[in-house]
Amino acid sequence: MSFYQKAYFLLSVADVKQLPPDEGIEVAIVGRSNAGKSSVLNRLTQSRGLARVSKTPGRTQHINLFALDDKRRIADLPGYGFAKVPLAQKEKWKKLIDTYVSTRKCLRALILIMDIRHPMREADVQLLEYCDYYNLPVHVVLNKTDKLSKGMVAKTMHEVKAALTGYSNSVSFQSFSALKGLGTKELLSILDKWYEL
Ligand SMILES: Nc1nc2c(ncn2[C@@H]2O[C@H](COP(=O)(O)OP(=O)(O)O)[C@@H](O)[C@H]2O)c(=O)[nH]1
Ligand SMILES: [Mg+2]
Repeated sequence: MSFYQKAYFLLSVADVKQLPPDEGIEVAIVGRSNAGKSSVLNRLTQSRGLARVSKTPGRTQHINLFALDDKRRIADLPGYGFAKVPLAQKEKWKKLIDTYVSTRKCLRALILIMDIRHPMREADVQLLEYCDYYNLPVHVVLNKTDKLSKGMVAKTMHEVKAALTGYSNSVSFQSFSALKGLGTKELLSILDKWYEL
């Protein structure tokens, strides 16, 4: 059994005040609703239902925490940028994410999931700039490559690479398919580094 298969659900919080003590190492998964955050998490931990994969976007309004061991955690942050929710709700989510990113000391880095068919949307760029400001490493995962031709994947990777230059924090990226499991090894090696494994 791999280290990541040991992941188990810890708790779900609507406020950063409810988080467990700010110790150890946390890595957060962020991204627009429906980009595939839960699917990527399930793929990494080789579990089908660890993070609920929703067909209705915008439903996860909490920070869901998963523990890998007594020191390491994964945080599944609420999805942003979903059009069909009221502005007040969006503001609430933005505040939750902003507060978490700016105050959580054990936050080591972020995995930013994008749908490769819709990369670098406004909310993604905002988040990248935010992480640059707080000097937090970001690894961009361009998910759902199975939905595009090889040529289109290569073209988008090229465009994203260009768009990711100019940040002063550590920013890396890769292609992924949670459906097919493509890119899992590469992503796990990034996590190993962040978790000091
Ligand atoms: N084809 C394809 N579909 C995916 C992939 N990853 C996620 N999905 C689908 O995209 C939808 C949203 O996924 P989910 O993990 O719930 O996204 P989240 O809102 O970011 O947590 C679901 O219907 C998933 O089955 C992928 O790599 N390929
Ligand atoms: Mg989800």
